Amino acid sequence: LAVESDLHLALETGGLSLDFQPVLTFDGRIEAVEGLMRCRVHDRLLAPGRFIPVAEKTGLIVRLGEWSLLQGTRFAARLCHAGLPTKVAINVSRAQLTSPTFLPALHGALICANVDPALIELELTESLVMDESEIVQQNLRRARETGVGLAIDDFGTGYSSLSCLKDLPATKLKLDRSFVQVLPDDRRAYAVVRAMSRLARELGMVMVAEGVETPEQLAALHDAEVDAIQGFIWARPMNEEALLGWLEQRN
Ligand code: G
Ligand code: G
Ligand code: MN
Ligand code: NA
Repeated sequence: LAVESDLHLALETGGLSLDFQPVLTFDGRIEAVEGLMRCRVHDRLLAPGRFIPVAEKTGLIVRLGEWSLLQGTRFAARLCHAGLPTKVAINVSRAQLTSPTFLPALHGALICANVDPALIELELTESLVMDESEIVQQNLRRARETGVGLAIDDFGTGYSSLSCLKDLPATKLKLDRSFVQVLPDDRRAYAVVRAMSRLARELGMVMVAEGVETPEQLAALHDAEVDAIQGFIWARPMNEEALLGWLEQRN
């Protein structure tokens, strides 16, 4: 209840913000940045692990998610204007994807920011995209038709059927941190990662590994031919100004 009223307060008082974490290829190209929501009320920072589940339970996640989408597309436009065109990924939860406001909000955000849809990517969890219900599959297809990318987030943690994967309009796989954490010692995990990156390539998808923290993990993921890396080893989530500075410095 306290968290719920904090969320309402944050929505009304400008307490929400998005941080962005870079995803990089092994040759140093920026594959994308992922928007991660932050919530500040009464000068306290609420952890996403606390407020996202509450927002999902109360349905507030639809408004929060639409706010994220708008912020993310605006930031993508800002990066373009700064001469630093970069793909921006936004997390989308089940309630948001299945809401009647989802497609209008997506179209609205793209038009409002006047940004190339190819510069926007929606991240959806594996369990969500594998849901065969008509509304989920239709909204995924319609979203893809706007030209935005679709990434399967937390890949490997849910139930995924290969036949589903074959039919999905997804453009990216984001391998869950739990696979990365056990590298390089767990040879079976390594074999699975390598096979998945090959599968992703053959399906024309980009394969990203999440939560990379050590040089040993990085080396194993390079050997496994993963396309890109997200993790504290390269960069933490940063606010817009810090990320702009970070991108400029690399140019
Ligand atoms: O940033 P970490 O920074 O702790 O994020 C925690 C979790 O919150 C992640 O699983 C992430 O997917 C989720 N999350 C962060 N921002 C958003 C958002 O804008 N929308 C949704 N649905 N989930 C988000
Ligand atoms: O949407 P998703 O659940 O994938 O959100 C990514 C989460 O992973 C965010 O909470 C982000 O802060 C976190 N994260 C990003 N890089 C690392 C990392 O190297 N180590 C750990 N432990 N967490 C990370
Ligand atoms: Mn994500
Ligand atoms: Na993830």
